[in-house]
Amino acid sequence: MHRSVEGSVERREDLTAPAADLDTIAAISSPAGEGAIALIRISGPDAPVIADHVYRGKHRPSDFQTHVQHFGELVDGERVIDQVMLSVHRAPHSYTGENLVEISCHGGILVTARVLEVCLRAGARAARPGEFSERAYLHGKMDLTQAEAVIDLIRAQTDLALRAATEQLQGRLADQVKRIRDGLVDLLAHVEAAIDFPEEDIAPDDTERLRTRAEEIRAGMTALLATAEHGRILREGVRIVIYGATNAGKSSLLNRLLGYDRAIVSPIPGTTRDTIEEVINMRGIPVRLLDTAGVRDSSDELERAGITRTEKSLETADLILHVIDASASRSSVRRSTFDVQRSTFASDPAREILLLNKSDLPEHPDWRESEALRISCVTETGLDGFEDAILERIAGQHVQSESSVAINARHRDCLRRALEACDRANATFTANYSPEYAALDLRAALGAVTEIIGSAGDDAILDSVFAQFCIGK
Ligand SMILES: Nc1nc2c(ncn2[C@@H]2O[C@H](COP(=O)(O)OP(=O)(O)O)[C@@H](O)[C@H]2O)c(=O)[nH]1
Ligand SMILES: [Mg+2]
Repeated sequence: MHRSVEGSVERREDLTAPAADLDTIAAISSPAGEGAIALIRISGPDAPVIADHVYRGKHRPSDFQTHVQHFGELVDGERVIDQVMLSVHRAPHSYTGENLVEISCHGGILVTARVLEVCLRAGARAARPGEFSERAYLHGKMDLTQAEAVIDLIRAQTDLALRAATEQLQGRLADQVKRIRDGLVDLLAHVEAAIDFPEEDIAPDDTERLRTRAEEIRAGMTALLATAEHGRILREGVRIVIYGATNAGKSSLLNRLLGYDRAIVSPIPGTTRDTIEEVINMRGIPVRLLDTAGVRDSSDELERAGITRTEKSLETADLILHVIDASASRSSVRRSTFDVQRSTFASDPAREILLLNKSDLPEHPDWRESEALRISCVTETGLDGFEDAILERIAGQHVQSESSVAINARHRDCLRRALEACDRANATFTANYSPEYAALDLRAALGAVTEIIGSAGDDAILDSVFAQFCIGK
């Protein structure tokens, strides 16, 4: 490989040497609250020695065989705090890549806090959010996309989201990113060769080859970028707002979709005054359902505040379920919902499904021509086909039913920058400008792509990624 490229390109593989100056940290890694068992983790060079101080049993933790659990007492001086299981995972074969001690104690809130306290007094420092995973990253145990997959995995609300997170944790996204990165390194090497040896002018057919390569790299980036919306949906869910006039049956619909009575349903108009949000699993896709306050002219201050919220929620909706009482006349609906809706957001039929509710009652003649879906929240007629209609609307655009790579917002941002830089480089090839220009842009693209998996010295990026974790992870 070319000298100038090799010297400047940071490779993850270079980072596997342990960072020497890290201290020893401890935290409660199980959720707060009562449980059968809680887990306290200590990570860092002194972890086994700290365990020696707080544990009493047949052997000293420093002498434990790695990865084997031992039963013993957790002590504060002479006082026994709890009976525990303790294991030592020696560096580098642990989650963090450091010496790691895991203590399973009884899952009481107080006892868990005391165990941690004793560990801290024995010399550990309280871990920051995500610090265990950050250390795993710093010791080359995982790249940034894998660390992010750990959060995705914990937060996954559907099987599809879970599988995508698992695959990302296994490195599927990282592999694709590395392929793009390697392509860029290779291309850059060729371009820089032309800079170093200008007497060997780049022949026209070379230019064509460079362009083809840049085009291939570009295609890889575009393919990954195309998964961004799928990724957003898997991580955040599709936002579906149930909207309409008072008494149309919005809360009834929410309850039907949830399968239990979440919202109060009543014939009194204006019952729902706040937005109610619940997540359901619609064939693997997490769906955030928002029931809203019905829209009408109201002099009630609280109800008006609710209606303002309704209008706000429409702005961020992926899909709007516009519920109409089909037993009432069209004019009664038009006066309220249609008008407000038009003024709130530019009407977008692709974002809205019109639902004629109360189909168990005689339909008002005004709706005879309408092709909208007929449903009844009382008899549940039409609700089966209705889920299909929703999925078609959202899935038709972005959702792949097969789990696959799905990038997050940070990856998308990096890739967009990389793509722009790549396009600039390509324009330079086309115009036959001096290769220095192309090299500059390719370096920028390389930097942006490398950011996705992480490289040394990206402190700001690390902080923003690991700040999303909870303490103990
Ligand atoms: N007959 C009939 N009544 C319904 C249906 N859906 C809702 N209702 C009734 O309409 C009234 C208002 O329902 P609700 O869900 O509170 O409407 P919201 O104000 O839009 O949330 C209640 O008395 C419901 O029982 C339906 O499909 N058929
Ligand atoms: Mg309601």
